[in-house]
Amino acid sequence: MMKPVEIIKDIEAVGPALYLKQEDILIFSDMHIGYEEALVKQGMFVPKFHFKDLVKQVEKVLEDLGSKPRTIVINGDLKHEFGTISEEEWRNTLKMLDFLKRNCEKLVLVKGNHDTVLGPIAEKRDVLLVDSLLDGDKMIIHGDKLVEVPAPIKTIIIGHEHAAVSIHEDLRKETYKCYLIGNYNRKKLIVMPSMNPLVEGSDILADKPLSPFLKKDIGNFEVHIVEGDVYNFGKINQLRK
Ligand SMILES: [Mn+2]
Repeated sequence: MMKPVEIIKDIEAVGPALYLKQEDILIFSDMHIGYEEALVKQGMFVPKFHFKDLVKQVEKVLEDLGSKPRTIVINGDLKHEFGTISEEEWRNTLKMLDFLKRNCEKLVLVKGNHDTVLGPIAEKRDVLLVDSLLDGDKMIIHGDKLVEVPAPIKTIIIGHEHAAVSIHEDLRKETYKCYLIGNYNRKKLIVMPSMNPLVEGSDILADKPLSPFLKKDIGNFEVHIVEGDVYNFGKINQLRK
């Protein structure tokens, strides 16, 4: 069992999920249900573990948190496919929603750029689907496009980026999912890793950031690696050397 790690005051990383203590909100980002099927359609061979692994990881987060959160938020890209929903994707998405609903009082879906047809699914399970969630001084938003951030908001939490970082160990290079913590317009910005078990994400040291929230120099952002537990690896600038 892993213990939640406080990465900012009153905000804990529970592996790849983020827990807001005061608000009692647990956040998952970028599950990309149906990712595997999309790869198969492109002619790639991938073993069919995606959904099973995803469920296992979500279960582990809930276990590690140790108590049932009041609210669970999926911060965008619950499912992968643009456009039509395949039967399996539909089934797995409903399964995930049912499972999460059993583990909280309130489930909220924040729209991601892949979630263009999520409406009917959310409706079917009576789940709230929103562009962003504001609670106290926190704003939870997917992060694929910029929005005006209301003045009382002090902390913005985004996904979308699938943040990861490559670390050189001797001659090997390993990529790890990570959190990024920095600032956006004098507000705190937390970038969450993706829950997608098949890919680590895009390497913050090699790739250009995707989210418009990360347009400025992010050298001062702090990197917290998720590898079972969560570890502070210092600033991006230091890792670039
Ligand atoms: Mn996205």
